[in-house]
Amino acid sequence: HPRRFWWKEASVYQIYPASFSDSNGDGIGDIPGIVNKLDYLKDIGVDVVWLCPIYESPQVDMGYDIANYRAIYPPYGTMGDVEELIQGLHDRGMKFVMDLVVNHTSDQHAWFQDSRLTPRSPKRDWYIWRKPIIDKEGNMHPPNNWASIFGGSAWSFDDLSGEYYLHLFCPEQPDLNWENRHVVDEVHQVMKYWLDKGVDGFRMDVINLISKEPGLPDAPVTVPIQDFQPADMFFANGPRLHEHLRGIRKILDEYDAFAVGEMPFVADEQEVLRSVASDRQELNMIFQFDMVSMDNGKAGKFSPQGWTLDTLRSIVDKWQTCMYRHDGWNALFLENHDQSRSVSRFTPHKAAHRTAAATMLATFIGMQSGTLFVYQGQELGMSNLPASWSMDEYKDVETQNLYRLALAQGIESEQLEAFLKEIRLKARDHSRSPIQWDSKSHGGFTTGIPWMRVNDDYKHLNAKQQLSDPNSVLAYWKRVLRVRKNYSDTIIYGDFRLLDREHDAVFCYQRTGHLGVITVVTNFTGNQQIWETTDEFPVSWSVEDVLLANYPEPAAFEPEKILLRPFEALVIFER
Ligand code: ISL
Ligand code: CA
Repeated sequence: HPRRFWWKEASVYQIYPASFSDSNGDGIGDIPGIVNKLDYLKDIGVDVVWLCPIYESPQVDMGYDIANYRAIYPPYGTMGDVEELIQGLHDRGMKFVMDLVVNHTSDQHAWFQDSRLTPRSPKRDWYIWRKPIIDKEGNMHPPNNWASIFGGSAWSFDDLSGEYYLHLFCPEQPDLNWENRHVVDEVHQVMKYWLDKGVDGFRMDVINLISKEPGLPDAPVTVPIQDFQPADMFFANGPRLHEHLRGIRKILDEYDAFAVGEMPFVADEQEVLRSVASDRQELNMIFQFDMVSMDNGKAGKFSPQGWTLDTLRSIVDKWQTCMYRHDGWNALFLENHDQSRSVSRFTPHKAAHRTAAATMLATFIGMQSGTLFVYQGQELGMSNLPASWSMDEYKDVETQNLYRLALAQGIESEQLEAFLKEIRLKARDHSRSPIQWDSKSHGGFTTGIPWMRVNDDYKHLNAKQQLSDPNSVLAYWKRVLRVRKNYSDTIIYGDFRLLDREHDAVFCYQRTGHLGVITVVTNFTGNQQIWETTDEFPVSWSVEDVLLANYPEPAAFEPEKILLRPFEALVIFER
C-alpha cells in the first residue's frame, strides 16, 4: 500500500480569479469575491484551493505573463486581500496553493526590460537571446524553426539589440534561461517569499519546459503546411529538468509544502516517474495530458480526433497501474482553465441527460486513485459556450491566434467549418466564462458588465438552484468527495484493475483496499445499456452495498446483469 500523506487525500478546487466572483461591480472577479465564497467552498468538501495567477501582469495571457512576482494585479485586489484569503482558508481548515509561472515572465517584467537593452545588459543572460540567421539573399530568419505553442515562430526579433529572444508561448512571454544560476536562485527566493506568507504549495506552470536541449537544434518537419514546427522534443523534459526539480523540492520541504507540476508533452511513464516517484525527492505529483488530449488531432488541438472507450481505458489503466506499482502519485482532473467543459466534450448528451452525464463523469474520475482536482463550475456541471456565439465572444489569445492564423493561411470554407467545430468543442474559453451563482442578471457574477459573457443557460443552471436540490450535480459532487474521505483506504490507496475491457459503452473498474472492494460501473452513452456481471462482480449485492448512484431511483439489477439508464453510474462496496 502507498504511504499516507495529507496531500494524497486532499481534494483541490481550482479558481480562475477573473471569472469566479466580482465583489465591486467592475466586471472582473477578484480576491474579496473569493473570500465571500469561502463557506461555499468549505460546504462542497474540498480541502485545498489552487488559485490561478493573481500577480501584477499586463494580462496578455490572463496572468500567465507575470510582471512582478511580489505584487498583486490591482483589479484582483491587494496584498492585504491575499493575506485575508489565506487566513480565511486556514481558519476553515483548508489550504492554499498559488500558481507559479517560472518558465517565462511577462515582457514587462523588470528583468526582461533590463535584459533586452543591449547584449551587455547585466540580465541579458536571464533570457534566451540568439543572433538572426542571414540567408544568401540577405534576409533575416529566426535562429531555428521552432513553432510557438500559440502559433507562429517561437522567436521574436527585438530591434533594441538586434537579436531574437525565445518565447514558447506569446511574444509577450519571454522564456527565462534556467542555465543561469541567478535565475534559479531568484525563483527560489520568490518561492520563499510566498511560503513565508503561509502559502501551502504551488502549482508549477509548464515546469517541464524549463530545461531546453543545448544548442536549440531545428525540429524535424512534421507539419509541412506550417512555416514553423512543433519542437517539444527539444524544449520539454530537457537534460537538467530533474536537477532543477530537486532544487525546488528542497525549498518545499523546509515548509512542509507540496507542488503539483504541470507537464505537457510527456506520455512516457518512466519520464513522469522520474519527477514524482517518492524516492526521487522532486515533485509530489504532476498533471499529464493523456486524457485531455486524446481528442486532439495531428495538426494541433483544433484538428479533430475520434476516441473510443478503449482509448480512455488504456489511458486510465496506464497511469493508475503505473503509479501504484512504482510508488508515484497521480493528479486526477477532467477540466481546468485550459480545457473545455468535460460534460460537453466527453459526453455529448441531450439537455435532459445533462445532470446524469455530469454526475457520471464525477463518478468516473472521483473513484480513481490520486489527488482529485475540481475546476470551478465543474461541480455544477457547467457546459461549453453555446454554438450560436460568434468568435468575438472568444477572448483567449490562443483561440484568437490560431483562428487568425487559419484565416491567414487561406483555409477553405469547408475546412473552416470543421475548424470552428473544434473550437466549439475544445477552446479554452469554454471553461473561462463567469461562474453562474444565481438566476439574476449575469448569473449573479457581477452587478456590472462582465469581462466575458456569461453562458446563456445561467437562468436554470446556477449554484443557488443546485444548493437546494438534492438531485443536483452539486449535491452529487459533495457525496463523491465525502465517499473519497470515508473510503480512503480503498479509493485513495487501493489498487486498480479494469473490469470488462471489451464493452464499448460501459466503463468499469474495481478498487481493492485492506477494508474492502469497490466496483465502479459507468455508462458513457445516452442510451440504455445492459452490463452483464462477470466473475469479479459481486452477484449477491443489495441496495445497502450501493455507495453512490446518480439516479434517484435504484437501478434495475437482475441476477446476471444490470440495466443501465443513460449515463447511469453505480459504485458498489463489498467488505
Ligand atoms: O492550453 C493548452 C493548449 O490549448 C496547453 O498546451 C497549455 O498551453 C499548456 O498546458 C501550458 O499551459 C499553461 O501555460 C500557459 C498558459 O497559457 C496556460 O493557461 C497554462 O495553464 C503559458 O503560461
Ligand atoms: Ca472586481
